[in-house]
Amino acid sequence: DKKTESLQEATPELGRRRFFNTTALVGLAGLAACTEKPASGGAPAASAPAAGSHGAANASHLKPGELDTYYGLWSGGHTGDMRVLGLPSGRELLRIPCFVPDALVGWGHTNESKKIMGTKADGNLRYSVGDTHHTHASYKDGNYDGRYAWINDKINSRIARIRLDYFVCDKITQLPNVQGFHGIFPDKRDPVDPAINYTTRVFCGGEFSIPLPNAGTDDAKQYHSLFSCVDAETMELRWQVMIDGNCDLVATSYDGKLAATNQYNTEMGAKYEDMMSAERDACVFFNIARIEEAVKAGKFKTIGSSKVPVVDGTRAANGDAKSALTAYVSVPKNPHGVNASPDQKYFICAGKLSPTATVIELSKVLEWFDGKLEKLDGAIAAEVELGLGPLHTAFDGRGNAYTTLFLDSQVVKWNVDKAIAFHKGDKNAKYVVDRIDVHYQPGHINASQSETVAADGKYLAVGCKFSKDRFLPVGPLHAENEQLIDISGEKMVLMADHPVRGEPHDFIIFKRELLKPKQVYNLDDFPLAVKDPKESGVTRNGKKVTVKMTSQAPAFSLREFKVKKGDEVTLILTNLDKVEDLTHGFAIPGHNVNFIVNPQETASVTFTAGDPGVYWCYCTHFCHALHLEMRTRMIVEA
Ligand code: CUK
Ligand code: CUA
Ligand code: CA
Repeated sequence: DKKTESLQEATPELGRRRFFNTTALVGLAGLAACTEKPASGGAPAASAPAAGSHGAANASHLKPGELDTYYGLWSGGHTGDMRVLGLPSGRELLRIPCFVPDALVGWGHTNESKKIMGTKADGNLRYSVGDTHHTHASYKDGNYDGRYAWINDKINSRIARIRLDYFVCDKITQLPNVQGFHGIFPDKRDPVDPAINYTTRVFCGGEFSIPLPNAGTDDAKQYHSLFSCVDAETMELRWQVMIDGNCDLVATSYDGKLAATNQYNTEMGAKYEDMMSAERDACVFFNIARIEEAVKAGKFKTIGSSKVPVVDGTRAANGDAKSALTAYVSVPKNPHGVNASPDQKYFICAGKLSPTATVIELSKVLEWFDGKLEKLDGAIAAEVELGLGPLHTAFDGRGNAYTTLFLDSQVVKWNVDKAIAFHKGDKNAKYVVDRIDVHYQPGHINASQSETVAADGKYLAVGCKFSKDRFLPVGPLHAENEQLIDISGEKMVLMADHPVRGEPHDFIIFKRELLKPKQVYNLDDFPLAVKDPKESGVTRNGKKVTVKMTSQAPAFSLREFKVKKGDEVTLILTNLDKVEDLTHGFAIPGHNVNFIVNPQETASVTFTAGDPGVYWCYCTHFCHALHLEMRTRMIVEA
């Protein structure tokens, strides 16, 4: 808006260039390849101004009571959860805990959530930290079907599944023999059975190479990474592929035949200097049908105590195209991000340390596997300059790609067909369509419906890693800046800045009609449900005590209950209220107990009764005019 613009003009020292110079370049000092020269390709040099929503065809401001038209699923980063946003408003609607305990829900405290998260022999959580980066949802016929979303935990190599009917995490699986589980992508179709036109597998990339099994050697050249396939329904591991180099991001083809991961460390370096020593790295393609045939035929090994079949996807074992399980397409220096275009034809790897994007033609990769393409790099349809530090790419369904330029703090819009023409020698092909400044240093980018056949080219969200001067200062930790851009026209228009708590990486945006959320649980889905208040009461088995209770505003079914000091108490609470949004909470002072029960939900907690006394258990979730009165007494006897 006018005020902001004039403020920035009046205080030029707050402009973006200062940050570009001090942060981006100092941070990457020595990476000469990053800073060599500006992008070519006939780009318009000037950037579009930060225009607010003024002039945009799409407006980000919703009036009170208006609903968003898109859902956004955002990874939570360090907070280990998934965040649900409404778009275009950018309002955060929910955080879905999965890898890390959550104080609102009681996630990591209730027995049900602890079972999903995983506990040690002593009953305590195995992990209480997480680092989520990527979230993707299940497909049918090339579009989201609203069943599931998956999200990775990089620290402890866990994959969580979110049910998109109740917006809850229902399963978590740890990948064996993997460190630094990074990229994740569901398949979109079965490579063999065309009737299975929906997601049945989720592919997971292992980023850090380790000795397999993990013991002994400090010679990093002998380390390997695994590319894992998890069954979308059972969440069990189906198979893994041992590869040369490492995995970073993951993409899948629409026909189900190919998955791929980009590799920045084909050098197998243990230090960054070594990891960036080669001029080209790779994008590894996996032939899914062949891998599953090999597993069926018993051509695999297992590693350590894991029973998961591991096939050999190394270069040495896959030189013969006609039987190869993997194919290593070369890509310039330390690529980051691999994305599937909605026309189903290409995977695009962004260059990161190279100012280029590499467009790989999937039909050519399949030709190579069939022995019909002599040189695998013949599958490269284009390798064009975009700008400095390209990371991730999104699509508008009209043939254009949008790539974040981390070092340039820009998004570049480019036309894929024209880039291919330029690469083929048509030097008049102006493939760069537009550039826009973003604030600042963008990582992931995604457009509405981007990686589906229904890419609609309306909104583009950009995850800016540094917000710098865009928000009020709040001490040393700045909010990150998720920016929304209107891409419905030829030129991109910046619509809004949204502060987010660090650090979301990736996100997807899709039409709200694709989800049919349920707002009231089914009592029968909970084996422990206390279906009638009359079942309430205390039963004792030695030191083990079970307390069954129900909630119906404004009362718990037990007005008091008695236990003895040192008892192992399991308290089961069913919320019998049926009205949507009528959630109750249950907290016990001094016992580290606080959780919620949504309508018709059952949850349980187990704790040790403390010193004798009276403990007012109270409802923590405002539910009724008598919410404060909604209490019960736990009387602990000596
Ligand atoms: S990585 Cu974070 S900006 Cu984990 Cu997808 Cu590229
Ligand atoms: Cu029940 Cu507040
Ligand atoms: Ca490298």
